Amino acid sequence: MKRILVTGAYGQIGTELVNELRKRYGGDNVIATDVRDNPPSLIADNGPNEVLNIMDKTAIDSVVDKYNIDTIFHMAALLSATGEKDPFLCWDINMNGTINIIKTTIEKKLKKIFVPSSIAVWGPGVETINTPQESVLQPTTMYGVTKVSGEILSDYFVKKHGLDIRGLRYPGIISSETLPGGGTTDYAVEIFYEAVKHQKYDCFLKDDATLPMMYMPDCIKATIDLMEADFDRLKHHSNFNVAAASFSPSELAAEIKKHIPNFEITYTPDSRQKIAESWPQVIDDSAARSEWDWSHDFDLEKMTKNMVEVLTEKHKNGLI
Ligand code: AKB
Repeated sequence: MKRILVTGAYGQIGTELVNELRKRYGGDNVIATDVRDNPPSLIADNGPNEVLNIMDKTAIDSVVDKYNIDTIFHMAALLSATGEKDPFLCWDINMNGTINIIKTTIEKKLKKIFVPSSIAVWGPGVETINTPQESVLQPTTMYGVTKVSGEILSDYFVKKHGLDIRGLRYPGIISSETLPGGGTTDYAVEIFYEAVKHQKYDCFLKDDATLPMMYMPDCIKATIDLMEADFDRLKHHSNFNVAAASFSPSELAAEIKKHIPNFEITYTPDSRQKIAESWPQVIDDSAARSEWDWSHDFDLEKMTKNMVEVLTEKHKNGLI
């Protein structure tokens, strides 16, 4: 990985991924691209930023040529809740965007690409506790359908065409830099902002909707560690289970209350509750642990303490 392109770079994961990649590989070697033209302040000035629509293959090719790219982190996608509002648009962006990236990878002989998957690959018929790496994949959302298809497509090109494509099944990601948008797990970020600013939060999931979650530093570590792993050790490629902490809204609220004692949570479940119910609660990530030495640093307690500290500071400084 010498010259890196990140798509969807201004999103929740993209922003912090670009920042970390620029620290490790040098600012000028990491090109942040997004369909929007307003880079978040964290990555606005520490390296090149370009407007790029992943539906435009010619534009992808020209950015790859311009910067002599050898690696792509393809983070652009519509998430689960947004995808249900317009399933065909979700299919179009998530699948055709990924196909464009894979075509460019073949034509320009790129070294490796990261194509993320998600816990949305699962649905009915799967064990919801310790969900195994190899399991039934029957998603109930179009986002999940595109993630299962993306995994199969990526593995096909690894096996049949010798490409190096890697991916993780991301759990819900919690972070304090860029807000997520359009996901079912977004509550676990919103709750912190509302707790710090207003000491109350009305949750769109039920109190006991347990889901796999991960703090952003672990997410960035998992993403880069997988991409840096020795290819010869990998038995899986685009579909690694990764886990850190699993908890429900009421468990998260109780943890937040330890830091903000007058915090109150209420529950008004909406259509996202059904999506949450279709996903596992705890996943087994032993393949990631044995094939590329994955381990997480943040549990619920440590993540909550850190989130509250960072957001309280931002709130004091008028930044949120
Ligand atoms: C979503 O909720 O849609 C995403 C995901 C779990 O992939 N955060």
